[in-house]
Amino acid sequence: MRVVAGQFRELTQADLAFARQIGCAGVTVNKPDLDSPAWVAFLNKEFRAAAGPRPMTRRWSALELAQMRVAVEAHGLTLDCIEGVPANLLDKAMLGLLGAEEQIEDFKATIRAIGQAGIPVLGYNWIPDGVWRTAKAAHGRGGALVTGYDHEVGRRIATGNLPPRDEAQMWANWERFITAVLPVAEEAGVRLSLHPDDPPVPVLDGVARIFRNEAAFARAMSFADSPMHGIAFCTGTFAEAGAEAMMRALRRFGRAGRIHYLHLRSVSGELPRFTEAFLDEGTVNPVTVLRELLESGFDGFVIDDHVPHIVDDTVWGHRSRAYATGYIAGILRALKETGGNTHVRH
Ligand SMILES: [Mn+2]
Repeated sequence: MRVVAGQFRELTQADLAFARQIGCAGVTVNKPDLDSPAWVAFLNKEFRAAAGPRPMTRRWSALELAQMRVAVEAHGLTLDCIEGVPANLLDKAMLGLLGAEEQIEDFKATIRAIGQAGIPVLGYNWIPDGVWRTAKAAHGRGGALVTGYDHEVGRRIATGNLPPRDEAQMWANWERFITAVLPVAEEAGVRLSLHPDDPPVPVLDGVARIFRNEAAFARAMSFADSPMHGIAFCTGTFAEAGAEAMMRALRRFGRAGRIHYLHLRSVSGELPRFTEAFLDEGTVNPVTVLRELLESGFDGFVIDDHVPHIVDDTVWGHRSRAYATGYIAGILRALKETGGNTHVRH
């Protein structure tokens, strides 16, 4: 099991040095907009910069992805995963809108490019409107800023931004998508990893959220039953619906070898109301989680996720992520040095 630094929207040499300094083995990149000035600069795409703003790249090229990997490796790190494409490259496929087929073809091309570039994992989710919170800056421990969600507020959200979709429609759209892309992933040697819908409520803003519990993941893993299709297991999202249910799902899919990687974060409370929390508080017990994964023979990577915003931190959360990463690494070392036998015996 490897601890990596997670979810860079952009990369800089300083961020990569930071990841290495706090002891990470690798990094993941999250929904990169490869046409943003930061990526254009990082990947030395001078010709693009000179051409000025342009529509977002719909198909990533193997060349730019390989450049990304090599830049990461120059710091002694591995590029373990790209956690998804920007939502507007897959939204029509999720909602079954005109243009869905084109997005699926683009996604297939991107999978091939990721394989050619030597990047092993591509994350994805099936939430066209993304992660929802009803509070963006609630007060956590010591006044740290955390996000929160209250379904009494959330159930009334109706932005009108998206066409209403029920469960059956969202499943049908997903089945069409995964049926088309999984053979490409198998051929390209790229693992596709599905992240649960956050928050895991049945419907939000008129759109059904189908990947919200163990039963849904069991259906998805059996419909698309391949070692190249697995779970981006987010302890926080699962625990938003209950920490015991999260542990049951972790055990089931971990033992079945279907967990590709782990988002390790905690929450206080559970639906209909929760806030995010530090890893050493809340309902998720990271010792129990990591012990279970070690026992199941999990050989993927673990990253922190949505860390609380602490005093004088950056937007990415260098301080808070250093704390979370050190905490995870410390638990892993203790578990390994005691053969996992850290239970207190009387
Ligand atoms: Mn997550």
